[in-house]
This record gives sequence, C-alpha cells and structure tokens, in this order.
Amino acid sequence: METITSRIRIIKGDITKIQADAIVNAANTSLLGGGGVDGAIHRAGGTEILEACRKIVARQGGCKVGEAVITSAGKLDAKFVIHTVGPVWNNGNNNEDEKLANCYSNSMKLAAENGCHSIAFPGISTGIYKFPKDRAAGIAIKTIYDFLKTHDLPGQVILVCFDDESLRVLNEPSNTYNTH
Ligand code: AR6
Repeated sequence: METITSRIRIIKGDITKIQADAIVNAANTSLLGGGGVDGAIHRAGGTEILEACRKIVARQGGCKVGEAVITSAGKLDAKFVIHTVGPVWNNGNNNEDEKLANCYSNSMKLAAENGCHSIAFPGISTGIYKFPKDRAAGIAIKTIYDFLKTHDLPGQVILVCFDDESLRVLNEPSNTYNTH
C-alpha cells in the first residue's frame, strides 16, 4: 500500500530542472524577482513568468509573507510556478515557524486547486532569509505530511536540496516524519 511518507521525496538538484506539475519559488513580497532560487527560476523560465507576476502585482500589490500566488511556468517543464514568500529569520521572535508552515500549506493548496498532481519545493527561507536549515526541514516535512493526510494531491511532493547540508537535515532520523 502506498503510504503518505512514500509520496514525499527528498532529492539533491536544481529545481528549474525538475519535472513536476508545479515548482515553488522562494520569492519576496514584491514578486518581481531577486537572487537565489528566485533568480534561477526567472532566468530559466523566461520573461513570461515576470509578466504574469506583474499582472498579479497590478491586481493585488504583491504577496504577503506566508501566502502564495500561481503563474504559468514559461519555458520550464512545469505547468505552473507557485511563488511563496518565506519569513526572514529573526531568532524565532516573529512567528517565523508558523509563517514558514503557511508557505508550504498555502502552496500545496494552490497546487491542488489547480489540478496539480506533483509539486516540487526548494528550502524556502533557508538561503538569503537565513532560516536555520534543520528547523526549516522539520517544519517542511511535518506541514507536507499533515496536508497530504487531509487533502487531495495525488502525486509526489519533491523536496529539492541545492546543497549537502539541506539534504542531510531533511534525512535526519530525529525528524519524526522522516521518509526512511
Ligand atoms: N534549485 C533548488 N534550490 C535552490 C536553487 C535552485 N536552483 N538555488 C538556490 N536554492 P534563497 P530565501 C536553495 O536564498 O532564503 C531571493 O532574492 C538555496 O540553497 O533562494 O527564501 C528572493 O527574491 C536555499 O537552500 O531563498 C527573496 O528576496 C533555498 O534554495 C530572497 O531571496 C532558498 O534560498 C528569499 O530568500
């Protein structure tokens, strides 16, 4: 029988090269691009993604921390890019855990609403925004697991690690929802 944990995959790689219905971008509130994975997705996907983001900005003025918006994926293999805005780490004093969990659950909700079977995530907030990678890994796995228990997203959720440290912490045995 297929279990929830068998549907969560942890891999090392570049998210712009992943085959999934939706890939998630770690954006900022402006939605108009930046460095890190945001820069990589816009570079690889081309101007269509930025144009779609501009339309969202015109309509609703960007995206709040913890929320998510969906656009087409331009030249990428994915059907959609889901842009979510992670919290900047502030020593845990600013509800960063809850905000990060909201990024994962709101992104999966949008994916499910748009008929996606599979979704790929980068380590939201764990780069320029400095969220501790081990803490973020636990929140990501728990939130994804809880979502899959109660919602309809039939395919795989892929956690894409760009570096060895991210891969190591996601595979930590101390992680209750570890996929091993
Ligand atoms: N594929 C997968 N993961 C990647 C890739 C890639 N191509 N490139 C980087 N990562 P970051 P944040 C990893 O800094 O911390 C932008 O300027 C990276 O190693 O991209 O949420 C936005 O516009 C790290 O583990 O996002 C915002 O201003 C993770 O992706 C700000 O950065 C996230 O790192 C958001 O900061």
